[in-house]
Amino acid sequence: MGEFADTAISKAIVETYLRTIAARLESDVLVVGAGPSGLTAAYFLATGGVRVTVLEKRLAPGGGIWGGGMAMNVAVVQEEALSVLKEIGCRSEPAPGGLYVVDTMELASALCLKAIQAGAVVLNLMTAEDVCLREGRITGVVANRTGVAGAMPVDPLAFAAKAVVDATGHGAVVVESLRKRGMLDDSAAAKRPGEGPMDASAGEAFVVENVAEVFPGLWVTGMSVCTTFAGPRMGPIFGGMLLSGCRVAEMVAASLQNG
Ligand code: 48F
Repeated sequence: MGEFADTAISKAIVETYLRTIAARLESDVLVVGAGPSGLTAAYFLATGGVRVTVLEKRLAPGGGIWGGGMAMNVAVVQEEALSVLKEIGCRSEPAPGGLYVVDTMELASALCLKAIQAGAVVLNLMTAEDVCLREGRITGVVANRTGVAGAMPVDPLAFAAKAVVDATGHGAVVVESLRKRGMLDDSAAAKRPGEGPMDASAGEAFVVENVAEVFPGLWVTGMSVCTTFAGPRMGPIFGGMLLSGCRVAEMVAASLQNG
């Protein structure tokens, strides 16, 4: 193996990252949260030629996928979502009750790989702290390094986009940043209803049917839909999250096309 300077490693990282982040301060779409719904949305948007950047608070993308149910790394999906699994190259097996099972490691990895290879950029350890607003429309988010966000007096950086997707799961943190200021006029979203008791079947349909633009320029997908509009909680079944990400991608892409 050839010799290289230790600082050459650091320089390669610093220069590459700074180039990437500088280029991604402006995107068509910012997806906040790299769970199943956010990564699926990013994949389908990027596949359609949309410039999409994903901000993820944690070190590893994948959100709630990895742990399966009770830390058994198996996730359940419904037949309706098999087309998404096929598209991303994730294998599944039939299970009793008309359901299918997947290895959570394979699902999380496939979603990440496919979204990134389609052109989405995922920036990890980035906590979205607030939204940017101009003339009554969301124009981006401000984000800080996780660990610094909320803990130290360090100002965030601004990321601009034509549309922002709240895919932050149970917290619906982007929607919450508007709700707590009384800026949502839709009665359900404005009240912070939170999630209802478990009904997986109803919940899975709910997160797909209720994908919406909750404020000009701000969309919700995945579990954030339930938190925003009081849908049921649902546990380790993921077909609805994949289809919700798919639906928000279609709706956001159509809205970008219509100007
Ligand atoms: O929680 P998460 O997986 O949301 P989802 O895509 O899927 C929900 C399921 O995992 C599961 C379920 C299935 O029935 O109920 O809960 O709706 O992924 C949300 C991602 O957003 C990140 C978080 O770390 C996770 O990876 N996130 C949360 N807050 C922020 C954030 C933030 N402020 N900034 C950036 N990322």
